[in-house]
Amino acid sequence: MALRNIVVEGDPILRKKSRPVDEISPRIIKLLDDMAETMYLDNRGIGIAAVQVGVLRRVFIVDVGDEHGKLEFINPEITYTEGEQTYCEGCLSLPGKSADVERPEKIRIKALDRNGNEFELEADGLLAVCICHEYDHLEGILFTDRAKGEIETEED
Ligand code: GNR
Ligand code: NI
Repeated sequence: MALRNIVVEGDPILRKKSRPVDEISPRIIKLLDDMAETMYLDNRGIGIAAVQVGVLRRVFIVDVGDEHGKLEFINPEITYTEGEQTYCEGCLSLPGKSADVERPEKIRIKALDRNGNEFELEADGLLAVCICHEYDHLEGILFTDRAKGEIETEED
């Protein structure tokens, strides 16, 4: 495994649409492992999309610290949404920024796992927030695009 550099705001790649994975090759497996290492050890995020390490493929990982642990999504599709919730979001690619964003309260998502098996998952609360945030990255959308109030900037 290896750490990868996080792409930050200003790099136009974050605005591009990611392409589906056509084959779950060893490169994709390594990508997933490197993304996890980068998310956990270096940056301590609760999710990461491939575009954030510079790879325009429809892949993301989330781990919100609940009973699901680490979840990997390849070629995900959100199949259902219900309700709404507002959460103060941040992003590894927009360091120091945060804003309230409205998201569905509950979602269903189907995707492939790293073995190429399709699975479907129902999520609510923070897990739903995080999945929607990562899904947006696949479309080139950042949480600041959906901010409800002020975008806060933390000085350091
Ligand atoms: O680490 C992250 N925290 C977070 C907090 C609230 C809502 C969404 C997130 S995802 C973010 C990691 C990230 O940028 N993933 O793309
Ligand atoms: Ni993000």
